[in-house]
Amino acid sequence: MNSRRHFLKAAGLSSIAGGAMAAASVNKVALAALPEVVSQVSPNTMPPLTPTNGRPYRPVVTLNGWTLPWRMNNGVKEFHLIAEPVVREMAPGMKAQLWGYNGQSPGPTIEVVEGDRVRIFVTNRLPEATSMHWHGQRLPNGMDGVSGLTQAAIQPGKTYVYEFVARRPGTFMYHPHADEMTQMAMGMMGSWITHPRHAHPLIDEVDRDFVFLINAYNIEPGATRPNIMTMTDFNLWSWNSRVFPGIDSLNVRKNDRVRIRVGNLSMTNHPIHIHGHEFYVTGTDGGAIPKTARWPEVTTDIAVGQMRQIEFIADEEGDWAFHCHKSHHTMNAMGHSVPTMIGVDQTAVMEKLSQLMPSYMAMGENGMGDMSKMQMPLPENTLPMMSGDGPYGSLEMGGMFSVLKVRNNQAHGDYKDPGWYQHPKGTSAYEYQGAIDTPLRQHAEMKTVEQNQIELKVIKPHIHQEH
Ligand SMILES: [Cu+2]
Repeated sequence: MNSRRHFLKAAGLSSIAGGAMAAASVNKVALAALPEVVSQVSPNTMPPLTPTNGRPYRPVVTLNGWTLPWRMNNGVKEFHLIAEPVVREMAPGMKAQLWGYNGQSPGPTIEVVEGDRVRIFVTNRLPEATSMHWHGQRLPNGMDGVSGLTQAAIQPGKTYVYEFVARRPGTFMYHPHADEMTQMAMGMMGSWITHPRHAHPLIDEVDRDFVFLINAYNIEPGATRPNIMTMTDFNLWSWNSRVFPGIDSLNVRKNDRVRIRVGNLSMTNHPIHIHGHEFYVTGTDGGAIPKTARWPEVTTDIAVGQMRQIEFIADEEGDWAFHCHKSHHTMNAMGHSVPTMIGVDQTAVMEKLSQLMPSYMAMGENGMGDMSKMQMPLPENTLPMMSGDGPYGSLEMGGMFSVLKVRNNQAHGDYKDPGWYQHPKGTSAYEYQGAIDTPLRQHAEMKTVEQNQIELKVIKPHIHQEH
């Protein structure tokens, strides 16, 4: 117990005794039996939670998140999740009022071992009914958490108990199956990892293991709550409810075997792309993929409701971009309703408008890259369209973007940010200083199909004669 207390303190977690749960409408006997509530509000990536009881395993690291501690009760792993309103800092300068679990959106990651009997208490502190679905798990039908179908919904103030054996090792997630449109749009979700009990032929031991969920929000600039009716027009594309530059880097040691587990609970697909390395998709929420069925990729598309495990050897030192390849998903709010102005001379408009609106600013004449440098006053509580500075200036990125940092001298198991990569002399792109000739250009003219066919007929006999 002492070591666990120590962990809670070290990880910046707070623990609330079961007694603080008096508001919940469970009787006193049941209350005494509930596991203590552990919550966490810092958006920082917490160090891995090394298990001190139960079967050992190599823990995962949740990007800008944490793993929920548990207690053992007669051989059963007991967890306590509290569904509640939370405040999530999506990036420095912007806070969102979301719904989540135990102080955060997403909720804490749950880590267990194949064969573990697991008991999860779910307390509802939301203003409406909820339930909990354990996505991808083999379990008794009545534990599947579909309100109305397999159980009555958990009313506000009530606590339900879910219990099953974690039968299948792999990467899973949890989310409500009650008023899903609202509750998932508000950020209710979490990751679940079931580690293999024995050495598994299709699940390799890795040196670094990361997990995060893809989600998206539509929060109007100046507002703090997502618009839950939005179906396609989101303006904050997030990983674990964080957007760049708020997403922590993935820090690894050179030659580490790295696994990244990603689940998609947004409303569209995301082609996730890594620079400098090739990876294999080694598993899905359906299980491990046979080794003969894997192929190398640098981008893998993750559809809605899917999970992917990607694995690679991080054998190239440097700061490697890791992002969604939909370019509108690497930008933040404040840009989605701006018209394209490339090539438009706005001088005349500018003169007239500045008389009416002294603060008016023409933008976009040379593309939108300047948006990241602009010191335009933003409405309160929103983020510039793209921002984030690197060692060479602005990255002109937002949303679903992070950096894989591969370092020779990163200690084993050390997840701390090593800072920016120092490129060895002579290994960086550099400015050409010589003279530049006028480039030769081919002046082709547009032709009709008929003209082309006539020319082909003329050319063809020549070809035959040559042969
Ligand atoms: Cu995307």
